[in-house]
Amino acid sequence: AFSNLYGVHPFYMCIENDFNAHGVLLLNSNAQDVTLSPFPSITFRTIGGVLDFYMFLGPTPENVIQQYTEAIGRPYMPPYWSLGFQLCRWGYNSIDVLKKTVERLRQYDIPHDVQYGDIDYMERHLDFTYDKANFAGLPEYIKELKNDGLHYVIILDPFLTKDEPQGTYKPYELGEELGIWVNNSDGVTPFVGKAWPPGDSVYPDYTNPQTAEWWIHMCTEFKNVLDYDGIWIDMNEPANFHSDHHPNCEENNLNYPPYVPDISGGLLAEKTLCPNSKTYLGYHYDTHSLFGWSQAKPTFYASQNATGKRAFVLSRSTFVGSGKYTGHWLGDNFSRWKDMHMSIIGMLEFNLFGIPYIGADICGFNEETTYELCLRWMQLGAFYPFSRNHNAIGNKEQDPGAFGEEFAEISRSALRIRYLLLPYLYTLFYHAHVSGNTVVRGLMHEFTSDPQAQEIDRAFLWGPALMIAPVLEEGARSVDVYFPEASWFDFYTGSHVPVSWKRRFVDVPAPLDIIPLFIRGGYILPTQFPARTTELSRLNPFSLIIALDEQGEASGSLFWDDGDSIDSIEREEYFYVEYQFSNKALKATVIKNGYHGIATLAYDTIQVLGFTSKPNVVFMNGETIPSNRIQYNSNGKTILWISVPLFQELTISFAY
Ligand code: MIG
Repeated sequence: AFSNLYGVHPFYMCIENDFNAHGVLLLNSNAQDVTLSPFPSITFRTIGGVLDFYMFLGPTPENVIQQYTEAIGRPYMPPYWSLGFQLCRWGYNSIDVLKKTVERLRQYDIPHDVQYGDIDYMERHLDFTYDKANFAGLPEYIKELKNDGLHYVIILDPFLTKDEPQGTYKPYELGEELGIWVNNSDGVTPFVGKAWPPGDSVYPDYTNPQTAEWWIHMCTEFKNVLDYDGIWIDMNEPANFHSDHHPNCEENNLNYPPYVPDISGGLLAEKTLCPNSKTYLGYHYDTHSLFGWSQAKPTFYASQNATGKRAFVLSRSTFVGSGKYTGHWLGDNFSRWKDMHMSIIGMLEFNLFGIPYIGADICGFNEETTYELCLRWMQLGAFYPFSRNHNAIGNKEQDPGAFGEEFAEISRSALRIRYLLLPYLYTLFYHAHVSGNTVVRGLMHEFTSDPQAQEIDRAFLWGPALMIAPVLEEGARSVDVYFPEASWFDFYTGSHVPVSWKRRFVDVPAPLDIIPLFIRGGYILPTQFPARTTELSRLNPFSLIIALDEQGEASGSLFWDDGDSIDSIEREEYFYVEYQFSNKALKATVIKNGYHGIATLAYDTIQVLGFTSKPNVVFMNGETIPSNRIQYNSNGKTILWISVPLFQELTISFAY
């Protein structure tokens, strides 16, 4: 069934018949319907607020998103470690199970950067506590993980019980003293709901600046208990286990308006607060959809303030502009093949919404997964910008170490491709942060005038240059891949795909251990040798994959910094190099050399895809490269082994 989800983004991007793209935003937070018809037409029907429309004229899809994010706020720069693989589940239930799970990933040498604590780490589901019985030793264990190069993210819920014995639960008592809860319509008595904690709960009103201060204070204080690196904010729609029937919302036009959009339950108060409850900014009727949005910014500063490092926030509810402060996961999916497909659509949408840090629960959240579904999902999830395997309470274990040797091997190799490509992914995030580009994009962003490319939602691109075509069907050992007009290279072999594949669907082999990947000619991808964590991979040698287009040209860039300090771009403490390949020569031009840590990093290989014959001589900065450092394969893939510091200007030319 169709129903409202966790956030509201009244924005669309459209490609017109003449292939020019435009975008429209209705900046309105009230309950609303959006209806499409084939005329074509779109109808926004909102039950309050201002009709505040913005038009973004493109003309390309990427231009539209650049303009949209210029208006609403550009996406934050994620810490490098948060591009690593992440593991979570609801219901480890004990620290022993948690430790065993982490340990088997280590045994299998599966990349693992981030471990989560879901609500079962808490004592009786109380924010700012941990379960000292089932998770005895958690603070020490987190330190251990961190010494091993991992990071730890805690969940926090936006409701606090008001029913703990007096003098025992400071987060509530301090908030009560400050008067920072969402109130009833009288504007003084707190709205009371029911959620995970024992007793009844109140809701912090994050639209109130005083609430932000209280929240930052509580999060910073809690850092002394659990040494976390980031904050996951859940249930911030906000969720209430009761609906209007308990306690009754008063009979009036706010709670029961004459028109209710087609929302689940047909009731504005369904599983949330009464619309006539009051926030600092106004009635919940008007601000309901802003709850998660208003929580993201204070949580961003809480994370930053508590850790002294770049913020990491993951929010379930989002609104227009949330991407400046938070990433997002697509919420409670099911362990079903269809949901795997839907995750690609969700990921593409959130890239339009200015929230490129996006992914779905790998292997599925609700219901039991299967070996094959989970394996294919690990392969797809290795290409989510936010790559996290997460599971619901009560389900069998589904981490990549839980299914034995073969599964672990295949997951490991998919994740090692991710880690290899992380410098490219991080650079895409840099471009998103400074220019508003998408990170993951649909084929139609790059092949806008190709009607077939506009239809594709089973494959996607990382930036302009890498096509990912996952298996989305049980039992399938091949994928029907559409190749738009470009030069494409098989990622695994470096071979040129046949010219006859262009503008056609081709059934490409995808045995269980392979996710089909293709590099687009015309682009240069910076890579780095993978490792078990990004802390280790960041020390490894770099390489370039140069995929030539039909004119024998290619370009690309690399952004690099320490990966986790605050505002390194604004403080100009970063490194940025542009690569250009033309006239049979590569030129690397250092544009910015502001990161002191660059000195110890070096290139060790350069790969060129697409030469039609073996070069006779190769010169690097004027000197001949010895022929035993050059390998030319019959498929045109040429590899050079070099050793050059990253910060050095580089010219490599190929002579025939
Ligand atoms: O009522 O924290 O979407 O990821 O594991 C469920 C427990 C509350 C919902 C989140 C899910 C999380 C779960 N939470």
